[in-house]
Amino acid sequence: MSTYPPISEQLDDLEAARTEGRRKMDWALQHMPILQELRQQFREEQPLAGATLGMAMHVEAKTANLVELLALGGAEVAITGCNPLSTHDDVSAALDANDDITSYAKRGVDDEAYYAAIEAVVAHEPTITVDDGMDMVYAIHEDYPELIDTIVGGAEETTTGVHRLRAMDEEGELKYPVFAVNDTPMKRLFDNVHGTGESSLATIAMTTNLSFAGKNVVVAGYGYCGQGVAKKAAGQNANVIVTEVEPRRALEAHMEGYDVMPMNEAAEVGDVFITTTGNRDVITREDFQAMKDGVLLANAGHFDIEIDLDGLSDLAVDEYEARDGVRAYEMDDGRRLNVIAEGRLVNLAAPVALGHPAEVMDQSFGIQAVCVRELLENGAEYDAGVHDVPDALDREVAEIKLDAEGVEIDSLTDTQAEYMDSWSHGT
Ligand code: RBV
Repeated sequence: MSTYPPISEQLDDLEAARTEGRRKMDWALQHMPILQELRQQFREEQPLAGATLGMAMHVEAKTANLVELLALGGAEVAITGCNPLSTHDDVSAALDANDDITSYAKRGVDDEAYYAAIEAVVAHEPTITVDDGMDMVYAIHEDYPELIDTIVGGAEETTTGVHRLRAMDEEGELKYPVFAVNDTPMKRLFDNVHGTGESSLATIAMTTNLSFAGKNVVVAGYGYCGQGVAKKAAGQNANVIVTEVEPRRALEAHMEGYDVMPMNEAAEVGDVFITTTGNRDVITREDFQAMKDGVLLANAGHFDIEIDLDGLSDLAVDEYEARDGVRAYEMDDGRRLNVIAEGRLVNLAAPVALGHPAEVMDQSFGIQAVCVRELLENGAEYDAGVHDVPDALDREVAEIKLDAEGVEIDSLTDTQAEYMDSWSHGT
């Protein structure tokens, strides 16, 4: 059994932390109608009774409402963070106060404590895993394969995690079913686009007290996250430049009206750089050498590998904290390149970061909750491997949200439904 302590044994003023954490959770929940609706259902029906959930996610107020929903549904939950800088200790403490929840998440832990906390979660012997980035699936497959037999399945929140899982699956190494929550429309079209776009830009603005208007904002990667960042930056009157490696996405960005060019050209003209590729070495030494004085560098991808910080450090003659969350690297010619939040995912890891807005996380976490329910109700129907979220579940969550927003839509008449299903009609 792990000896790593839960957050409640790591904080001095525990009561004050719990009160503040609960206040943050209450505020978020007011703006999460899907989770509110599912709370009622889960409390009454106890669909998760008997399950033990092992989770690694960004432990802050919205995630905490998901965790509490899962506990209300009858599960025992053990959770830790999925990034060393995204945890809100007060929220972690509020969660840990719940008898059915143990939270090991703590902000600012070093690598050793980060992985010890994951092991502490695994020691609860989860029957279901919920990940943001695949840390839990990885730890279990690498170090605790004996647990796999009793694991019903898992759910994965983010693009990077799903990408890793698919690679694992292709090599036949993924030994239990995992839902690709990231890929389902109710997640990807909202969380990745609006959530990443809004929260990344808001966090950069709050951290630097600078504007995007009139600036050249370079967005690396034009996937769903990059599209969101580009759109919202353009909405704040920036000149958007997109860099891509995929011809169709590059063409899409071009037809959207953005400038498209290689990074080494963008490096010369950019004022703000935001990486969203999920890949490593996107901004490198040669790029730093071409950049203007005062540029801002931020990453919105899951891992801190997109900006080559070692290369930047090598080039720098001086480094200092220019502001909270901003590290300046001074070059020998006097240029200062400013990295926000250590190049970690900026919308969650900067000191002022709050993650995505509550409304979008309501959708993503609504999907997480119904996926966990599905695994418990029908887990035996899913083979080991990556699975799409069943369309009926995606629709169920969309309908709850539309209802809560007071938005009504049409439905097909029988004749229309028949027409759509038929191939024998002509003019
Ligand atoms: N994300 N979580 C939050 N809890 O505030 N904000 C963003 C939060 C998730 C988002 O779903 C994305 O896929 C993932 O973080 C990247 O790690």
